[in-house]
Amino acid sequence: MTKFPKGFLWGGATAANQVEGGYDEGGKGLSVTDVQTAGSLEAPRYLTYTLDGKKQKSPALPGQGLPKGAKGAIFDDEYYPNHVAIDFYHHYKEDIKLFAEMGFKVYRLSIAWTRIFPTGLEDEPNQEGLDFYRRVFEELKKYDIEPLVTISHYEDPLTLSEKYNDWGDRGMIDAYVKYATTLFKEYKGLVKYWLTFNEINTALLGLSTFGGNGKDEDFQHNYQKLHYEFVASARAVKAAHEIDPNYVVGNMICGIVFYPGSPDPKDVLLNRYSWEQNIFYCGDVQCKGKYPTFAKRLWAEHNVHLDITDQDLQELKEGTVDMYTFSYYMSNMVTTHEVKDKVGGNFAAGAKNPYLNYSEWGWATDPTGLQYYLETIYDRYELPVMVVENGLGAVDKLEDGTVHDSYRIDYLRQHIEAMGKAIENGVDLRGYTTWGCIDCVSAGTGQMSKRYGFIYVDRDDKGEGTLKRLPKDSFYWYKKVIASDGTDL
Ligand code: BGP
Repeated sequence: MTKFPKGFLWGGATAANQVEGGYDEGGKGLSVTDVQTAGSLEAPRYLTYTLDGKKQKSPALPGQGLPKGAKGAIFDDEYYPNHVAIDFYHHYKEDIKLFAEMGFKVYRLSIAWTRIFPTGLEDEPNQEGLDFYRRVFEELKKYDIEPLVTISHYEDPLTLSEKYNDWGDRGMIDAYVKYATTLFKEYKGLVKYWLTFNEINTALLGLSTFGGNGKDEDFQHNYQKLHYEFVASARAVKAAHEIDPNYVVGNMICGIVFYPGSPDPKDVLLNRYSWEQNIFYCGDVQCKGKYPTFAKRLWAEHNVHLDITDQDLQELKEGTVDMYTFSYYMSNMVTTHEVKDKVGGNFAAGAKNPYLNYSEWGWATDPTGLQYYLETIYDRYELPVMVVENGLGAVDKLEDGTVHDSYRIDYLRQHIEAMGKAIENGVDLRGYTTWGCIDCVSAGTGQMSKRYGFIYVDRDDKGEGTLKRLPKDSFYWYKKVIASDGTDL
């Protein structure tokens, strides 16, 4: 069994909007996720807004902004799971103590932009918001847990999203850089690791792979959105290094492995193109500082014309990331042939792979895919890598005050073994933060009952429950894994 390198960062990950709650406390403004209701366990959640004076609801993929011209709204007769979530806002000390008990070396969390700049348009930050995260970072420090901070995790300020049509305008770049720079200055000495945008590539995945059927105008919008996000990310990286040369700033990609559905050369080519559009496009810009050759083909495919200036291209070059990070849950098969055995569900789509097992949501469990992804990415960029999300969403059953989640342990064990193999093969893997280390609101469905945690939280899909925290079997297992540097699995 591979012994993981000394100093390997074992831990877990969450996002502000999925755990904090306190959506209108401490001077916080509304974010785009605050106007999302729960969907059902199978179906995506909904965005609520008014358009032409009428109440509207439409299915929402994570990271999606409001439709053009819409005003985000909270309706009294709807349930908004993120408003309380698991109330980390008031329970953070208890939760961090539990993370410490497992032996966490790192905790990946995000900052809610709207706690720092409630609308995104203020000149001065909200002191109460800054103080909250300072208290969180100080609490982590008490236990020697390194924070890994996602600056933007699907939680843009609603006001900004309305004003700039979900990153459809350059104004968003300045607002983001002001926010990021505020964080870099404020938390110097408390935070070392930063990620600029969570799963930046979902803007493309959402239009095709996730069962999406994007029109040319959607591709136009999302490629432009991505360009502005790339410039914002690059400018933030540069600012971070100027403020503190010790800062390590990473990108964050939704890491899906694609396989050809058959040996038909057309499928093999389609597979390559899927990697290019969905995985390499964002990674190349953020790691290499320039658009790849295939970008022109991708834009032409959807008749996309972008606002890109010479200065933007210069900034992309000057703001390449220090590390590559990604989430990993599944692989997907792509084919040009008619698909008989389909898989579906949010984030998962395509042909069913007969060699793999699927979760209740149609996500393929594929640890070998994780090894494949790690080796592919390291070969391409030769940058330090971190797996910053991975895990099994499941409906857990509470029995005698705990959850016997052997299925989760099996899933994680196999993925840790796969990481060990990639390390043996030379990949410079620095850390592993499992997703939803404490149960939280699911990004895709808005439901509590799709759980990932080592720690059970007593709260259901309607918002009932005591919010009590209960360690699951996997809690004690992960503690042992960390204590043995990944050898006792
Ligand atoms: C990732 C997101 C997370 C998280 C996870 C699991 O895409 O970065 O925010 O929620 O997926 O997805 P879900 O909650 O839909 O099961």
